[in-house]
Amino acid sequence: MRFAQSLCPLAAVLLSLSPAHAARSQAAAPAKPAVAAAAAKPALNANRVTYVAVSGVDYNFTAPDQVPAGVVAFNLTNAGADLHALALLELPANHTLREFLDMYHSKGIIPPWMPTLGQTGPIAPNQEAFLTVRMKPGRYILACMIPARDGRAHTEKGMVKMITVK
Ligand SMILES: [Cu+2]
Repeated sequence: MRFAQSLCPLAAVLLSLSPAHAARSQAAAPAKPAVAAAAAKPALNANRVTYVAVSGVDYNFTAPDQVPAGVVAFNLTNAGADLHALALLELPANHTLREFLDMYHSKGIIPPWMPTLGQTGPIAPNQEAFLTVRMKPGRYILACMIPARDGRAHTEKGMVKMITVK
């Protein structure tokens, strides 16, 4: 039984190597790009990865204000002298950035109404990290949750940025 099953992939390989199959593939090839362009556009967008460069310095983020919905790869580079990290938090429509900052700075916690999409580890100066997530339209916060040497969070020093996903 096992042997019979393992023959099937072999048969497929042999079939694909046959001259008849090669001729069919070649004949069909010219029509392929046009069909792909017409039919695959929504699927292509859904699976396209958008690269977003994020630069972290002491104590600020440089990043685009707007990012397209879909799979987004944030590439954090640490251009500062302190350790930095990138946390990605969703900001629900009925809440504000101020509310997040007030709760985080007074209680040291992320508000329970604020989902965390992901976070990089702390990275050293001149190093980089990637955070890849699927994002739906809405407002999001880039935040560095690392405490500085004086005990204050990097967010408190300005290392926080709101972005819009459309
Ligand atoms: Cu930081």
